[in-house]
Amino acid sequence: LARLLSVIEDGSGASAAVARLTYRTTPPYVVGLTGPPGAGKSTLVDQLVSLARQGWPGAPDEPARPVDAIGVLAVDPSSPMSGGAFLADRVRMQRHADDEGVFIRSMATRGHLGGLSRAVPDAVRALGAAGIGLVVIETVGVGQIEVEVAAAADTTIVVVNPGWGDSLQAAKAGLLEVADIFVVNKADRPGASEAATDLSQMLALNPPDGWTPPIVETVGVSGEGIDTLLEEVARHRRYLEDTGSLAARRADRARHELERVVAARLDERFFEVVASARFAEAVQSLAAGTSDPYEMAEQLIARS
Ligand SMILES: Nc1nc2c(ncn2[C@@H]2O[C@H](COP(=O)(O)OP(=O)(O)O)[C@@H](O)[C@H]2O)c(=O)[nH]1
Ligand SMILES: [Mg+2]
Repeated sequence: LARLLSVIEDGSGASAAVARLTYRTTPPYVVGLTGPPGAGKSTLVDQLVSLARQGWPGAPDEPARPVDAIGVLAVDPSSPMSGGAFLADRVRMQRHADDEGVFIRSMATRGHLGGLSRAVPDAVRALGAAGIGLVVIETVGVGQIEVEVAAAADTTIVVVNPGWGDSLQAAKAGLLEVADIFVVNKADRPGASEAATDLSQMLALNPPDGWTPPIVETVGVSGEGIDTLLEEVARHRRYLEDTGSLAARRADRARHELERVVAARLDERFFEVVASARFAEAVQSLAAGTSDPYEMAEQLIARS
């Protein structure tokens, strides 16, 4: 699985490798955590994983559903400078190192544009094929990336800290858009309830239809509030399942994924065509005025 994820991360030969994958079970449930650096995402993931290993909370009158294995993907969009951050993530999640039911992996984009959005669905597919039922994706919330990673998740958790009320309105709006659950982490520090109030006021101004994101206060370092957070994730999952939104979201995601793959393939095809000898010949005859571009384009696309 580690080697397969390297191939996926690298981009080389990924499509061939992924083509051989099939889900052994249903697709994994994907929880995304995003937020600014240092907000406590890794600390929370570590706590969440420990708790989720004991079972996936059921409805109030339902027993906990077992969780066989959990995969963690720490995705860093700013790869060249992320060595230190990854090391910190590793240390924070160290206590799962001996747990065979937890697979932790850091992924970087190696700088190619769109690499992340391509690699993440493939990585989730690989984890699912390995029998992992729950995947947690941690990513730094920086603009477009968080939206892309949120698009790969069934439940997106946005992590903020006390003092968040001071951040830029535009940045706030972006996070508001992707959040299914808000976490005010570092609730041991002053300003946590103000941050929560600020969030609920923003939500009241832009009331979402259907699901209203709950706001959970946590202390990552002590584990306070983690049980509530996991229950809210489970509640959101039940909401998505009961309303049919999970299937709809996944269909939506599948469409976008396939569109991207088709677009990439067409792009490659374009370069194949324009690099071909037949294209060079067609250019000559067009320059000489002996043919029309439309007819030639059709022929080139059809069989070069
Ligand atoms: N005081 C306090 N510190 C925390 C809390 N949660 C995490 N931290 C600390 O915040 C720092 C950054 O945490 P980390 O999980 O690496 O943040 P990430 O960059 O979002 O993954 C670490 O030193 C953590 O120990 C919390 O609830 N309260
Ligand atoms: Mg981290």
